[in-house]
Formats: sequence, structure tokens, C-alpha cells
Amino acid sequence: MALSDTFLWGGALAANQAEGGWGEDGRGWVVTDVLRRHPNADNDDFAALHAVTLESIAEAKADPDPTYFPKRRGIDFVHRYREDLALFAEMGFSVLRVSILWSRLYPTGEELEPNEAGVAYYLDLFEEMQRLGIQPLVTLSHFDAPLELAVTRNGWLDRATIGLFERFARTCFEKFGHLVKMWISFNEIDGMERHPFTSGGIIEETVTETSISQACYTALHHQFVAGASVTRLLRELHPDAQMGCMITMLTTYPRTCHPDDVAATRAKERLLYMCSDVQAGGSYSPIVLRQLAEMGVTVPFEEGDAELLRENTADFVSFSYYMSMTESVDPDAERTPGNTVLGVKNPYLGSSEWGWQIDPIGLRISLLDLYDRYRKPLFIVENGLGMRDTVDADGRIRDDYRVEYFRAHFEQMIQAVDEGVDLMGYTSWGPIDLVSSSTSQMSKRYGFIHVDLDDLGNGTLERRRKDSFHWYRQVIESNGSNL
Ligand code: BGP
Repeated sequence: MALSDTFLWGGALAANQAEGGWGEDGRGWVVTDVLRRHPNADNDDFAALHAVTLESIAEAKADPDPTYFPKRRGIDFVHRYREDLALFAEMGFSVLRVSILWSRLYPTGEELEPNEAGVAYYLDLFEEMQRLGIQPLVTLSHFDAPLELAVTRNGWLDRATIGLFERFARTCFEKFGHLVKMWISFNEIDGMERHPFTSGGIIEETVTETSISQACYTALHHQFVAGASVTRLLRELHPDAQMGCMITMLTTYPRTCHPDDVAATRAKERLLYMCSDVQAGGSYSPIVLRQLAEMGVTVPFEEGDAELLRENTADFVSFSYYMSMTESVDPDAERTPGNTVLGVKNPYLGSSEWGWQIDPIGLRISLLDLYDRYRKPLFIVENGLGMRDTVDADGRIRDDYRVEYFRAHFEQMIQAVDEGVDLMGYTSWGPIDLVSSSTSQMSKRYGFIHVDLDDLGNGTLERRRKDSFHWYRQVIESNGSNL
């Protein structure tokens, strides 16, 4: 069997990690602009890098040197997108996932009218994609709440943020809806508890809720309501368009077959599916609501919320997949870092330089589980291997480890489709090197295209095809039959 002719192949970027253009054209501050890269490039202590206070924000805002704030520069995509899109087209991309930076359209989030320069940039980007035959898949919110909303409203904790987001989304649909037919409301919406500042614009020291968990679930509920509301709006304005939800897929295995480990794994999984259950299924699981209540958390339902969620579910379920997780009740079980989480080590898996466990079979398990659960089309919108690459003396980047990673994942993906999964497409994470989300490092590279830029911002920004570039082109050309 093979993938259908309509299967979409491409890559995925996020505005806050790629665009740059900080301080230009009326672009406002965004939460990730104040995240400091640790001076030691090897340090990827996630919690420390993502902890912000009002004081650290003020200090960062007063520091005009982007050296330690790499997301302000990104890879300068905002000025080089034509060149980059041409390279994507050369690989044969039929889809490119990008996000729209909220503060490029609404610099503080509160303006009544959009910033015209921002609108013009995205229009040009989408028009150029159309010219090249690349369909846009657009995320409305990818770790980019306007900083001002975080400071003045504690971001998504304030229910009024829903209305501001609706205004932003309406502008996106009205201005770009003729070019964009596939949307995603929130990137990795389940990230709220793991990184409240980047996901929710929440500054922990100013939280007045009973607990930080309560604050996170309140903010998350507001995002669910906002997501459903903009889904309804999209259907009114563009009935031919589709809205997807997006989760971090962390398929979880029990460390042993001891029933305690299995029960703990199931409890983890229930939380894993919590967001897609609401966004694709239309309601919170009663068991999860009980679990939250036991943690002292109440979901702040207001009149009409339940109905809105039920009636405006996602058209497709998209997800990132980098690794599987393992669960154990043994407090001494060996731990290993993962995508913004610390998990139990799985002795059967190898891992990347950053300790992320590599598990292609977990991708197939994820696809089958998600499709079984929701019976909605799926979209793999992030997957890839972050590594330090070296440019050899002859100018080549021999990233056969990356090819090996993708090959193994594609085999499992195709097998899942053969087993009955309805999969719309695949976008690899960071088809061109960009600034890492969790570490703000440039040296953690995912691309088929190398960018000459180091952790301190030195480099020409020149783009260079890696060996994997040629391999991916042939995969796309053969629609996955030539791996
Ligand atoms: C996901 C995010 C992305 C991305 C990716 C890789 O969680 O949606 O924005 O960056 O992970 O993570 P990192 O850049 O930390 O290696």
C-alpha cells in the first residue's frame, strides 16, 4: 500500500523562533523576546531558562543586545522568506506550517486595528507560497502572547484575553482566509503547566489564584473557549476551511507490567488526552475533572462554555511527536530529560544528544491510538531530531543520523496508514535550522537546510543544503515509497 496522492509533505516553523525582525515595522514585544539563553551553551535547564519575574522582564527589555535573547533575531526569516520558500519548493513541499506572530498584527494585543505592515508581510508570505504551490498550515498561537498582555493581564489567566484573541483571529481569517485553508488554534496547548509563561503569558509571582496549578487550568480553559470560539468564527467566514487542535503527543508506556505501574501510566495518559478530548471530543472527561478536583483545581466554567465547546470541535487532530515516555511508581527509577518534561528512562531506547529518547514505533502507536479515540483525520505537524551538525571542510553537512531518524519514523507512519489511520500529512519540525524553543540555542539543529549562525549570533545567516535535503526531496518525489 502507499500514501494517497493528496498526502501533504512539508515542514513546520514557528514565528517566534524563525522570524526575527524584532523592533521593526511596528512589531510588538512577545513573551519569548525576554527569554535569556544561558551563557553556557550546554546548559538546557528548562525550568531555569523559562522562569521569569517582573524584574527579569524589565531587565531584558532594557537590554538592546540580542546576543542572549536569540529569539529576537530568529533566523531572520522575515527578511529571507523568499529564499527559504524557494528551497522548500525545491524539496517539493506541498505544505508549510507557519505561525502568525500575534504582536506583529497587534503589538500589545489591545489595539483596535491591526498593524498594516504586519498584515502586508503575511499577505506576501502566503501569496508567495501560493505561487510556489505550497499550502499554508497556519498556527494562530505558538508561544507568542504579546508581552504586554503577560505584564498587564497575566495573559490567559484573564478571561478578557479571549476577546482580544478573537479580534486577532478575525483579522487573520478576514485578511488571509482566501489563501489559508488549514488552521491550528494553539500549539501544544497542553504545555500550560510545563511552561506557563510561554504557553499562557503567566508570570508566576503575580498569580493570586490559590495555586499555580489552579492558574494554569484556568488559563487553559480560557484557551479552550477561545479555540472553540474562533473555530465557530472560521466556519462562518470560510466554510471551506478547516481548524485543527494540536497536542504534544507523549505516548506513555509502563516501566514494568506491575499493575501499579500500569495504573499510573493510564492516569498519565488521561491527562495527556485531556486537551484533545475537550477540543476534538467536545467535553472534559469526568475522570479528569475528578483528578483535578483532588488537586484542588476547579475549572472556571461560565454559562454557555459547555455548549460552545461541544458544538465547535476541531476538524482534525494534529500533534508533535518527538519521543515516547515511560512511567513508574518507583521513586528510584532512573530519569531522563524529554521535551520540556522529565521522564523515566526506557532501557530499550537510544536518545539524542539532548537526551530525548528516540522511538519510531511510538509514532505508529500514537497514530493508531489517536485515530481510534477521535476518528478524525490526523496531521503530524512536528517531528524531527535536534542535533549539533558540523560543516565539513568540503562544505558538506553529512547528517546521515537525521536521515536514519526520519526513515525509521516514516516507515512506522506509513505502516499506521496501511493499518487504517486517516493521515492528512506530515510536516517535519524545523526544515531549516531555527532557534530551539526549550533552550534558546541555535546549536540544536533540526533542519534539512543549515543556517550559518551560532549560539552567540555570529555567522553570515547563509543557507546551505545538508545531505538530508537531497534525501527528503526524493522521499517527497516518490510520495514516501523511496526511503
Ligand atoms: C515543540 C515546540 C516547538 C519546537 C520543538 C522542538 O515543543 O512546539 O516550538 O521548538 O518542540 O523543541 P526544541 O526547540 O526545544 O528542541
